[in-house]
Amino acid sequence: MDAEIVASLERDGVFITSLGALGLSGSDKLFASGKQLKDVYADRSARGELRHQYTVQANAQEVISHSDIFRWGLNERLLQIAETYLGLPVGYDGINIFYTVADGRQSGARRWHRDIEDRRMLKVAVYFNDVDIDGGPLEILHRRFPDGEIMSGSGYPVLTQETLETKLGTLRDGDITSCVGPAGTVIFSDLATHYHRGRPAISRDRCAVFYNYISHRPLRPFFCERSVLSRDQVANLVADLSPYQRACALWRDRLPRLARLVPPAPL
Ligand SMILES: O=C(O)CCC(=O)C(=O)O
Ligand SMILES: [Fe+2]
Repeated sequence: MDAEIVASLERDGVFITSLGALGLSGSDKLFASGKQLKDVYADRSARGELRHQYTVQANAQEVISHSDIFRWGLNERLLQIAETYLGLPVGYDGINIFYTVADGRQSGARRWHRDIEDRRMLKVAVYFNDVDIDGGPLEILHRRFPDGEIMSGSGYPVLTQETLETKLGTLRDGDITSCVGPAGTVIFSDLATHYHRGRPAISRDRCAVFYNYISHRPLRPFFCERSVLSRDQVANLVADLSPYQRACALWRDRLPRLARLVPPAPL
């Protein structure tokens, strides 16, 4: 199955499966923790507290007190899938637990963009509630832009749905993968080589975790580490894991000195 995941990433940039089918250890704990967080945020959302925020994501304290979620991403099988796909030793760049309010707005990661931390990246997303087409699925674009060759790296523009259609003309079936699925769906995708967005949710809120994998010497380290944890907090969360897992989580320690001195960019 792991070879199939890598082959699909190479061919399509995406592979959709489920926690059950993957069968990784710790998945029950991850899912239980994720659902607890989802319930907390659903209450806040129902009270209107999350309205008009640009991006809603779980904070450091919440991530630390639900450490099963962060640690699941350091499963050695996942690290090896990432390493095989990236073709380089892997760096684990932490998680973002995004809560998407169903307000239909195209804000933040709900506009079309590419991630720019590295040349290739693996993201693994896990949904904590059922996600249909109106519930804000992750969407991945398979088309290339006519002027794609002259754009480089961080020069890729962020686009609304309207400007995307202006650029590409009519979109056809198969141009976009909308990653719909029940709670527990797991999506592997390369969001550095593919334009993508969280489709604006209109029917119900979405809660999902995104795991970030880069190479151990990413192209733009200053755009990394944009999960909510400090380096000390990451070190504490992985203190009892294997040397391989710790090395992946603490990838920054192996950067050349100069690259280590440049602080991360704000989100
Ligand atoms: O919320 C989403 O579905 C998109 C998230 C995203 O763009 C990312 O994790 O890079
Ligand atoms: Fe993204």
